[in-house]
Amino acid sequence: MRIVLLGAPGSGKGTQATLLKNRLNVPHISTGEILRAAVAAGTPLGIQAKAVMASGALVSDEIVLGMLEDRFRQDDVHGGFILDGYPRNLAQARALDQLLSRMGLPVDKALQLDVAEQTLLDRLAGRAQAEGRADDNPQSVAHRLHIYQEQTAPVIDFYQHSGTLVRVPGEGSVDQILERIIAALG
Ligand code: B4P
Repeated sequence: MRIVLLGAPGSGKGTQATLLKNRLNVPHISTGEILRAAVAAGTPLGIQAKAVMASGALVSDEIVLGMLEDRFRQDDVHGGFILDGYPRNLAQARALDQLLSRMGLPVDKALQLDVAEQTLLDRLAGRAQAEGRADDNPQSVAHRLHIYQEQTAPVIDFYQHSGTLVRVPGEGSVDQILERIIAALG
């Protein structure tokens, strides 16, 4: 099954994708994780992305698409995948649609995790304390949520129109949400 995971920052995309990949036995592709690994390794891409990510802004569409194309060239995606963190705007949604059509790997389900804003703020504040991620400070979180509303939320309509959208309430325990997702995927 080829799944795109959608949701605001802190909605649990990364958390659920990590569990779901074991259930479905498909790779988890997180653009955030690929970018953080590039930053940690100090690659040219990482050096470019570091300050942008820390501020809470989006890395340029070309960089992220190039990165994703490289990942989709690997053989393990042919049995399915969970894509987490992409697309984040309509240009990315269209680019992904074209890329996957070209590869004969169209998206089966776009899964939107719905979470109230206060819950998002509480979770990200918790992670800031636990992990100290550079973009979990209050200023960057506010910027990420603003970008989400302005640029990423319209992507939900894109998948609604393509008939692949499934919405799941993303509040409750991690296990409860996982079971809801499995049920929604059928
Ligand atoms: P991401 O890594 O995608 O970060 P995120 O949106 O914050 O979600 P994440 O998956 O990490 O967190 P989760 O909700 O699971 O992106 C980071 C940055 O990378 C972006 O701001 C951007 O700069 C760049 N980037 C990534 N993709 C890009 C793209 N396509 N284009 C351009 N730029 C891009 O979890 C959050 C917290 O909630 C965790 O602490 C978790 O433990 C907790 N949590 C989860 N579920 C819970 C539950 N049920 N109950 C309680 N806590 C829960």
